[in-house]
Amino acid sequence: MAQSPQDSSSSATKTPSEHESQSDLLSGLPRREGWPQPLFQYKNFWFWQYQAETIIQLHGSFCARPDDIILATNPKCGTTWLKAAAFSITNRTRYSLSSDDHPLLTRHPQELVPFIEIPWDGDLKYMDTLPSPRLLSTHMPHSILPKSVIEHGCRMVYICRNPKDAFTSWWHFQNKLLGATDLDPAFNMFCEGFSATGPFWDHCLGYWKESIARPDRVLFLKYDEMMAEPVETIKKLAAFLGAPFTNEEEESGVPKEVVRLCSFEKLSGLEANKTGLVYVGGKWALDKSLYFRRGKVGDWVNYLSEEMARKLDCIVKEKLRGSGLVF
Ligand code: PAP
Repeated sequence: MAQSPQDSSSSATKTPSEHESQSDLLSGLPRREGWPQPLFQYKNFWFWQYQAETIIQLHGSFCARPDDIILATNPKCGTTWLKAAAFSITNRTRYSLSSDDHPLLTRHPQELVPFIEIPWDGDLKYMDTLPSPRLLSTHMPHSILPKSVIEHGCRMVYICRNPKDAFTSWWHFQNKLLGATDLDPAFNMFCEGFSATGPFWDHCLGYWKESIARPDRVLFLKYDEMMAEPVETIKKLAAFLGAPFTNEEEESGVPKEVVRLCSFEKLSGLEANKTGLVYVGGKWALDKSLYFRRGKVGDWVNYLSEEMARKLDCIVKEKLRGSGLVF
């Protein structure tokens, strides 16, 4: 299942902040300022310009395959870990976890599993060229996924995170990527549901409900639980992906090997992830280290006041009421 985005070193690079001027595709959509880049509201969710444009185009052009595996996340909720974990589990017969040439030792996890909604070098048909079974990722809410993903009943893994940590991580990432937004206004916008792919809670709820209705199709994970019980989470993930560990593998510590290889400590310490640029979609060059900050549960205490924490907790509790999903 290894699929490697082609060498992108020759591509002209730009970040999402340098996107071209607004296209006709977005002309009818609500647009709101506040973050360093305006967000556009499409089907009740807020998106950056590039996201809204490609999502709209994907609806007519993306052809899911029944054996596609989709890794879905709200931004900053564990995407990098999930990509590394799913890649190493599904490729473990091809790439031994302890080998010196495992792709995770030299390639950033974000490059090993492409985003559906970030066209490779601007080419939306790039996904069609990848061999099956494809491992793909997305920040798209469940209700906005291309129809063929639902029609084919593709397996999806969703990972969510305590909203206070997700906000804290997002705020740091966005400040570095696009420019600084003061903490208070950023927090208030997040609490209003106005953030990229937000409202945060609606994004979680879409996949949560689907994981209850179709547990064989959607696996719902929590970053906080993954950090507390990594071996159990890896085993659950492997079983869901149709690649459960054999008794021999368990006895010889293979699940623990996956945990070690995909840990924050291991990945963030690799030269391949410390310096240089990660090419997302071939064109956007982001500092590799942007994806590795603290990798901790509860780092929000260093940024949010007790009052802020109470406010967000109350909002999230209210929004999730009756769903069975709690943080
Ligand atoms: P995304 O932008 O594509 O959504 P994502 O990996 O979800 O990427 O966001 C990065 C967060 O995951 C960072 O969290 P932090 O700001 O709270 O530190 C990053 O440190 C954390 N992270 C990255 N890799 C790992 C890992 N292997 N294990 C645990 N956390 C990780």
